[in-house]
Amino acid sequence: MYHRILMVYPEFPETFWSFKGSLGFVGKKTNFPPLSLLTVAALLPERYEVRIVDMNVIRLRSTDLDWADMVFTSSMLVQKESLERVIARVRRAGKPIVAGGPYPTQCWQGIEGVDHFVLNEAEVTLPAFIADLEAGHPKHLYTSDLKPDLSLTPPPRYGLIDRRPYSSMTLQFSRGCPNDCEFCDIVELFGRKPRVKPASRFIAELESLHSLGHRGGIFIVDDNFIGNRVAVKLLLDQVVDWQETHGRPFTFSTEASVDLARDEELLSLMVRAGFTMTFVGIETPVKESLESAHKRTNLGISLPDSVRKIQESGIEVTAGFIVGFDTDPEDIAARQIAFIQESGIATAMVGLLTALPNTGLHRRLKVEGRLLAESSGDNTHGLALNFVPKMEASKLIGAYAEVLTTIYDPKRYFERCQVLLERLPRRSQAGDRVLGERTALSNVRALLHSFFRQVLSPYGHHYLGFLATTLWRRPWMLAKAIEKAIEGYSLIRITRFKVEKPWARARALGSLLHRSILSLDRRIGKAAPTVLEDLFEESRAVQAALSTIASLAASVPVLALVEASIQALSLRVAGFVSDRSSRLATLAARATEAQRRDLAAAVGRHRAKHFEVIASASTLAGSRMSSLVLQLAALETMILGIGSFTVGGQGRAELG
Ligand code: B12
Ligand code: SF4
Repeated sequence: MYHRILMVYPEFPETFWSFKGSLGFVGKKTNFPPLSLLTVAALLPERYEVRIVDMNVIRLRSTDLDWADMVFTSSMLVQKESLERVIARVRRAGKPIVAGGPYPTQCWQGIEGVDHFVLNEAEVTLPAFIADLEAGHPKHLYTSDLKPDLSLTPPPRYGLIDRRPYSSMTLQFSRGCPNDCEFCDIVELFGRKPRVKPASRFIAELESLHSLGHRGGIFIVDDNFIGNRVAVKLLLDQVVDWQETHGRPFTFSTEASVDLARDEELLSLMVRAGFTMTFVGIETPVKESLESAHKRTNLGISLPDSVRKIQESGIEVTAGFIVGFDTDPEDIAARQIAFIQESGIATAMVGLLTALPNTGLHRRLKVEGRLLAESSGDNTHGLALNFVPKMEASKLIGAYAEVLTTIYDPKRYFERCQVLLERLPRRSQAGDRVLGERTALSNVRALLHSFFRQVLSPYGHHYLGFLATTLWRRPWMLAKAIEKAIEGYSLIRITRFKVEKPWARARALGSLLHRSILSLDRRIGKAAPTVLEDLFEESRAVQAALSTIASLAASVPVLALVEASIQALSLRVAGFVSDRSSRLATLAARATEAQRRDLAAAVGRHRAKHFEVIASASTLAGSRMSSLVLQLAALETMILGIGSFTVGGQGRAELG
């Protein structure tokens, strides 16, 4: 029998969302615990013993695996690589493995090594799996379209984790969203009718966190907290009372559509209940793009005024933005930057449009033949496109990199923080704590950490200027200022290392490749002006293909495409060379001694140039890059082959 269940939550890569750089300032390792596994644990019959290993805070040890009879994992797409490593380890340990959560639900056919997929919502599929397991014939796949009533969901088992490494706890009130944005998979995963928990159950979960000793931040993980406004207002009435009677121990943050600004009653209830931050999907200031993405909540309202209204009520607005819609104009970067700066959205999560599996966008791009690959799940800073955009790929990625590097330029970042602090009202709860921590001691510790790291950084003067202005103009906002400075440390750092530097190297590689192509073109043109027209024509094709590569290589991200093009090109060149080899070999053999010397010199120069390209490529490190380097080397050899035959051809022209 399987009574000991080890639940493993794979590691997140470092992304804009992980705030890995700054959580350490407040003594934390990650932002939230895995609510999925805490909920699945609560759904298991009591006779099962459960342990949770969240790899974002602790290592998965062999002793954990030895203890377990079976391993459960939960993951989203962005945890794919870590999940693969977990699966391999569990298999080596000889234990059966079960996978669930959004990534397996959307992509289970592509995941190898899993014994049982228990997909969709566990409230429906887990009981069926447990029944079969206990009867001795568990199936490989459990799936269901049913969208269960959330009153079936038991309170998460928070007691299974050590809360200390987390900056916030999480709670869920609703699943599903009434909107249907083309790029979003929420409707596919959880349906269009928001399902809510009974308010009394939500309050019981607050009680449970409170009695476990939690104080501070709670992130309500709903996709759109205000999806069912009637129910949410009834809930908030109770949360306001609960907070008053318990001395306001919690602050809340959540995700909501920006039309929240239209409902003053709701906004005021949220503030009174203790909401200090909401993430909203602005996506883009371009009306045509909002229309084409079916982002109806953002149409027919003034986005800047809505953001301002939420901020002025006392709730910080963080927001998601997307670059890459078909209708995005050429000046999309400038428009996004202007919007973000003017609206004081300090934490702006800007992503490249990504076609997630099972979304309207994915289906449309597939029909249009524009889908290139499955998404890695990470649409921020990955610089990767998984579809063919309407704008030229390198231009689009360039625009995206420009938005990020501009808004996370320290000066710009602190300017936005200042706008935010000016807008938050004086008696705002958002202003009195740092990342959910309220004690004076934790605030001082956070300030000291951030001070030592940031004052001596290249942007120390901006940092000091920001703190000094806050102390001068809005001293009551000092804690908020420290919080934003700390978050800035992470956002500025990740932009520098994951966007600015790779983008600069990619551009350098692109221009080197381009120069190399031009030189190749000149040499081919010089070598065969009148003879071997077919070779000349083929060279043009080679050149065109190389130009494509150069423009693609201008974005590291489209490496998959670059590799594919290089492979295709290598095959073409190889075919060409073998096709004419005997004829060309005869011609080369008839070249004069002087021509041979010229050839050797030309080949030497050519080789040096290619080595330059390759050296630059290898500085871009990473395994995919090294395979690209190898392919470039192979390609180089073939191009040298063409070079020698070409000079051979010139020899024949002179002889002939
Ligand atoms: C909280 C959250 C986060 C947190 C994660 C922290 C954490 N430790 O959980 C934060 C804010 C960090 C985050 C970030 C991101 N997130 Co997120 N996130 C969510 C959110 C809003 C809630 C997740 C949650 O806790 N739900 C509550 C639990 C109870 O529900 P659940 O996870 O679905 O679990 C149920 C079932 O899935 C199932 N189940 C789940 N696991 C298992 C396991 C087993 C064994 C079984 C049997 C069943 C089972 O049973 C549960 C009960 O029914 C979801 C949206 C959503 N509604 O789920 C998006 C979501 C999971 N995130 C998503 C994405 C894309 C991201 C980002 C990659 C965004 C980005 N643009 O870069 C980042 C990446 C993170 C990083 N650091 O790199 C996508 C995932 C898409 C996909 N197919 O993988 C979602 C679905 C939202 C969306 N559509 O955009 N996210
Ligand atoms: S409003 Fe948000 S959660 Fe709802 S469909 Fe649009 S992007 Fe998805």
